[in-house]
Amino acid sequence: MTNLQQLKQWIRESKSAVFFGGAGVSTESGIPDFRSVDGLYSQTFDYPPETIISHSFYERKPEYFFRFYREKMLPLGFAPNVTHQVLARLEQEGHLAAVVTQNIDGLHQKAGSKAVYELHGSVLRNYCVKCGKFHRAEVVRDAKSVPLCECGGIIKPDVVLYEEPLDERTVEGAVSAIRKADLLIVGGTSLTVYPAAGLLHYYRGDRLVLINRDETPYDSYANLVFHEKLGDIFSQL
Ligand code: CNA
Repeated sequence: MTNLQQLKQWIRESKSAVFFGGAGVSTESGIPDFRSVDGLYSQTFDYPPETIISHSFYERKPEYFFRFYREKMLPLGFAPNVTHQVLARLEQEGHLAAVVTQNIDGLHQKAGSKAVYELHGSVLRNYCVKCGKFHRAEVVRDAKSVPLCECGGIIKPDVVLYEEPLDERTVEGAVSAIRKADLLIVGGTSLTVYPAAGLLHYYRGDRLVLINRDETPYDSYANLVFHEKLGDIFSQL
């Protein structure tokens, strides 16, 4: 049996699979990831990207933070690709229990997935830090400098910055789904950003599948490994 046939069989047999993904899920929609050769971390900025998208930098230099955020991190106007679409279909068919994602682009929901745990938040949710009012992402995109609410407070994207904790309820939901999973498919993530990557340790089964173009530190733990593009695999599922 080929690896692909094995994966298809495991999906057919599964009733509570979980997909755990990262930026590589959306590169085929046209959104660059962080750590590929053509990713954000290969470009040169005045400060390292990890510094710019940290909470202390956001506090210290909000103008610079928002300029970078608008230009490099606000993926508006992109469409889901075949991987998002097939994952939504597998949920509908009763095979997939949840998607756990490190992405902030909202494309899984746009494709129709319902159970989505967004570990790092979403650019589609933005709140005034003073009065709590919700603002659409376009307000942040169209602001000339730091986006401000009518009340004068800063509008902060609901995106988890470095130095900020993950949302507890989201982590609990993700951990619970992974614990109960009879199949865990991990894809499009370098598995180097913690605590997100550590959630894999909650999986107890023996059907761990890794689909990633580059090698990851978890390759040797997986029961099946594909070093291929997600779209090439998911278009066959
Ligand atoms: P990463 O560290 O950039 O790793 C991405 C991985 O995906 C790499 O190992 C690539 O080899 C792999 N990859 C890229 N394209 C494909 C493809 N088509 N098929 C298979 N594999 C592919 O990204 P992580 O998600 O691991 O890092 C976590 C960060 C990145 C999170 O905090 C995200 O919020 C953040 N991020 C999100 C987005 C988004 O929302 N679309 C975009 C860029 C970065």
